[in-house]
Amino acid sequence: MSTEQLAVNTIKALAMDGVQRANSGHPGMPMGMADIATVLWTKHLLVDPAMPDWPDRDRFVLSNGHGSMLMYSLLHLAGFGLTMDDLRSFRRFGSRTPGHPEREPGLGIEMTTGPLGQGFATGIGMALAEANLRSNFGADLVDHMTYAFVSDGDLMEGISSEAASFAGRLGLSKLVYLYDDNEISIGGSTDITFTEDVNARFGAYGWHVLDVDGHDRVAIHEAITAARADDRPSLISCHTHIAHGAPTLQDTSKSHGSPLGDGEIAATKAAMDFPVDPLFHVPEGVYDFFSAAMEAGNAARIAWEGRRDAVFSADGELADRWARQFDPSDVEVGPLGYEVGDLVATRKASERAINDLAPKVPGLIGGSADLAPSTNTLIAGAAEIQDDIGGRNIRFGVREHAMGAIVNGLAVHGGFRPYGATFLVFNDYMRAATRLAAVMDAPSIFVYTHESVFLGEDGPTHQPIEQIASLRAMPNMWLVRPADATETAEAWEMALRRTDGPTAILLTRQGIPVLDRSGKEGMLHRGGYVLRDGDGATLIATGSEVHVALEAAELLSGEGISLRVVSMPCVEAFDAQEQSYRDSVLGGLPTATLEAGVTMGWHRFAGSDGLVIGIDHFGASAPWKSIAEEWGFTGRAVADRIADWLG
Ligand SMILES: Cc1ncc(C[n+]2csc(CCOP(=O)(O)OP(=O)(O)O)c2C)c(N)n1
Repeated sequence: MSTEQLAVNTIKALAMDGVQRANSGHPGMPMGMADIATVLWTKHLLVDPAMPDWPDRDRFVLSNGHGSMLMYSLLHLAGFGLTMDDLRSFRRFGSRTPGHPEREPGLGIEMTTGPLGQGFATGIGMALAEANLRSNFGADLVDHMTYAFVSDGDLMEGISSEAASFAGRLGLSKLVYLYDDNEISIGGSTDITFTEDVNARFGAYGWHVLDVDGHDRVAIHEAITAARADDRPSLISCHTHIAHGAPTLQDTSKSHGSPLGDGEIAATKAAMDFPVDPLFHVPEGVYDFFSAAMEAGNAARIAWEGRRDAVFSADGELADRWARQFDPSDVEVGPLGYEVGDLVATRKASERAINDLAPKVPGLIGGSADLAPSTNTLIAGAAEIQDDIGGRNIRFGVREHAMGAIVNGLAVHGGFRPYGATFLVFNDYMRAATRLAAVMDAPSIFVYTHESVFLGEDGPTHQPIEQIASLRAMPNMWLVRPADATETAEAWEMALRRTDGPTAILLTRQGIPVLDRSGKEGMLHRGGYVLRDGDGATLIATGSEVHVALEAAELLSGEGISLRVVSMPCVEAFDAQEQSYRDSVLGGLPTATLEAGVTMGWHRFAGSDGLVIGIDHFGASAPWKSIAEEWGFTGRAVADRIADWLG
């Protein structure tokens, strides 16, 4: 038997043993893709276990993350930091081999996968990152592939259509996806639900489509070679058998989500002439086979370092730009030149901030889901990527879900502080991607304009109500709702300085006054701060309600009530402050809150005796000022409610 065949059998055996020991997991997919994985990892993929996160490595994404034992076996056999004990601890608390791969670039795991479709679309963001960097820094510094394994489930999810269409339009050529066409999903045969002509579909997107027997390793090798040479994104449809080699469970959905069982495992091993015992066995020659293959990646990395040093010493400007591209963490915004009292929509102030930042942060790139004139997210004077792949303005099209994932792909690739923009209500269309950004600590920036009922006439379908609370409910997502143009500038600073998770910046459609924040500059970074002092009660407000709170305070001061106004643009940042600071801001006073969204969440500040002013119903189509009048979001109405509440 060839060592290559032995390597394939080892991957199958490790998947069976790992899932059996954990008594949970998916053995069928790793067994079905073992041939493909062995060819890709030993003949094409340029990665280096000695330095898993070198910038010009090929990217590998296991979009069908339920087959995680495949990834762990490959990483182990190839000499990345996963030990045999790690494989034995598959799916155990605290192990490095969780149920689905979790992003850990130092280990060779580029992204977290599991929610089907996300890996597919995020990989396209990685390929865009590569193409953009190559265009700006040259192929000596950046020239790598993005590979992904994708399954029927990935291709059934709508996000794959959005992302594939985007990749086809841009002709992202260094993208090769291997489709595990095993005709099985959890429900049984894909005939039940998935009968479309996938190859024709991807051809229509402008992809290069190949079709191979997924167990014919020569054919797989030739297909990957052809795909790499083509100047379009490539989909290689690989006809495979799930649980390949299992005597009774091959081609069944039973092999999908549970162990095969000791008897079936023994029979499968016997049929492929593999020792039944010991478990987790790696035959002689298999480690050497993989480490020999990894020498190509190691040599590529060392050669890359040599080229990088030569390029940097010849071109100091480029070296400096590269450094800034990869680390914008000390950036400062502005000043943006507004005067106190100017009426400025914060989406407009954000546009100024973006354009102030663009020359300082070369990795700042992004765009919107066909809402550039409304979200004000264009970088003036920069090219559009559909005209020049090295440009900075991304036209995502009306594809919010893919936009979220592509932004994540740019972020986890490295070298970018990417943003994607849309109306806040449409975050619901990309929530899965924003959640994944939070799960995998990706510093993605999500820009949401039209962030309250005060967007006005478009009415309830467009007016966010529960979206603010729902984003706040997401761990590791920082939501910033700036109160005016100057807080908006600081919000961008906060987003760019953040390196361990995503930031959502919420911006108004309507003009709101620039506040007098003299002496309070930079305070947004603390999440919440006292904007107007007072000792009768505290009113916490966010975003466009802060100036209303200040008006209410002014009115109440004439009525003998001293209201303290706290601007709370980012609850998460406030929560991260030391207790003494938080106490000093809240002042131990009776507390009210004011935000144009559901009241959920605010009682933690207001307590049971507090007053929480919000909107717990859908919106209405009307000019925003009449909505404010009708629903009590004016200084007078708020002052009256506070006076009533305080009795
Ligand atoms: C968004 C999402 N929906 C549902 C699931 C649950 N799930 C895991 S695998 C799978 C389908 C498996 O079929 P396929 O993608 O063909 O993978 P295979 O069985 O061939 O490995 C489903 C529905 C998921 N992981 N993500």
